[in-house]
Amino acid sequence: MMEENCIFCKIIRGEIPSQKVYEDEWVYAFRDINPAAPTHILIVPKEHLASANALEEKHEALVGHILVCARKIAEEQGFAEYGYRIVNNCGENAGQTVFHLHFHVLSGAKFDRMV
Ligand code: DGP
Repeated sequence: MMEENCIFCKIIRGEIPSQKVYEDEWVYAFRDINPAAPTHILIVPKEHLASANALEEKHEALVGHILVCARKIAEEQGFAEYGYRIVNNCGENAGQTVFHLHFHVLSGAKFDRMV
């Protein structure tokens, strides 16, 4: 299911332009408009899920697929060996601003420890 007014649903539908880096049946990946690192890619499921709080058991394969996509993108884009950070912000207090589930893939910088 898609949401009419969701920014990321519009990007997936091609109604808002984006710099695509990967696409398959389940996911769409594109460059973040406001990068927080030299490489900053967003991986989003094509199904509209507002956040990690919307995940159910039926989404287990999808979430696993997203992580495998992150690894494939890192290899294709040449930063797998350098290293990368995968981040999901769930909810406003965690910094989520777009309420369509997404995973940030960040690379090209040496990140401070977060946790
Ligand atoms: P978060 O704060 O975790 O919800 O991350 C949302 C990210 O989405 C933020 O880093 C900026 C990015 N973003 C928001 N609108 C657009 C857009 O229209 N195009 C692209 N490429 N990225 C966007």
